[in-house]
Amino acid sequence: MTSRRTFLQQSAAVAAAITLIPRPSRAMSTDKRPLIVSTWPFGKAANEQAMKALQAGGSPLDGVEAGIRQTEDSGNLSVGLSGKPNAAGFGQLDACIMNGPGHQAGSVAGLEGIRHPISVARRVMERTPHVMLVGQSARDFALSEGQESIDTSNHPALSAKWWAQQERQVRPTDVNADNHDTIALLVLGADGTLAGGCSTSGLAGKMPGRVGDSPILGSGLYVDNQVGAAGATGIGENVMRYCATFLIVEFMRQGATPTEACQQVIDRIRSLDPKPNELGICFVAVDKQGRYGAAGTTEFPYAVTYPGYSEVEKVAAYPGN
Ligand code: SD4
Repeated sequence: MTSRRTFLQQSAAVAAAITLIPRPSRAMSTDKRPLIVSTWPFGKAANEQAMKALQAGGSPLDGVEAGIRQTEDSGNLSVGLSGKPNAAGFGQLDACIMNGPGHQAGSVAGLEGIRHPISVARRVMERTPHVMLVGQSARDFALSEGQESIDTSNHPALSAKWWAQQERQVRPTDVNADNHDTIALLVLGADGTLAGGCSTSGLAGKMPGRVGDSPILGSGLYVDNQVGAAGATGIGENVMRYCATFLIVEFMRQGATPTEACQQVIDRIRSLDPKPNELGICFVAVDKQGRYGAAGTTEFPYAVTYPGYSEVEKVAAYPGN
């Protein structure tokens, strides 16, 4: 039988242990819910569209889809059908979506001629037993779901002629506003649930059939409803070889802030990569407590929206040089 003395000793030990368990305090929370964070300055319009969807009663997932659809329709030169073509002169689109509750995900890659890849990714998640569909089969599925098909053969930016007319052949390894601008958009809902999405036409001038990081879970996007979410933009090859957004979320799980986690992943990649000064990668992250952050190997503007605030913020190239 447990003596009174042993019981008291055990109770004291339990009480001491409880006070040592780190708990998210109110002070750590920034109370910025719902919070929407996305890549690049054009993310601001996407964030605001996402906020409208939330204010209309939509879920974080609805916010993600609405926001990214806005970018896919915006004439952006690296998202949706207005994106610059691959080396053969036509567009192949990649997208994925993740919903924190239930850890659900859907993804499409190499999708041609469909207006809203993010919505196709959502339908893969919600209406098939699978996570990822590619190429013509992804297109067939999109059409069977009533997704809008657009003939882009006359689009000025989607022709071999346009490509040939470029003064300078854009090299897929260049990182600048001319050749890529993926949207990764993260939502922390007022109820504390998370969702995220990513959509891109990929690197301009990529090989036909090339798939980047954007539709790959854990690379272009990762959401863990217990911890946080992260999204990537930049040279996909340098993101997907490191499962970068998965790692960002894991660093947040270990206690890093979103900014620290993004920086730690850049540190990790730089320490492993044979070309640590040519990475061209940028990340955004949010955590469950409503904190957000970013880091990029180049200066990186990103968009942040929460009630009463919608701005483009910027981080300097990390690490500074
Ligand atoms: C890709 N990560 O296909 C995408 C391109 C991108 O900013 O993010 N551009 O590699």
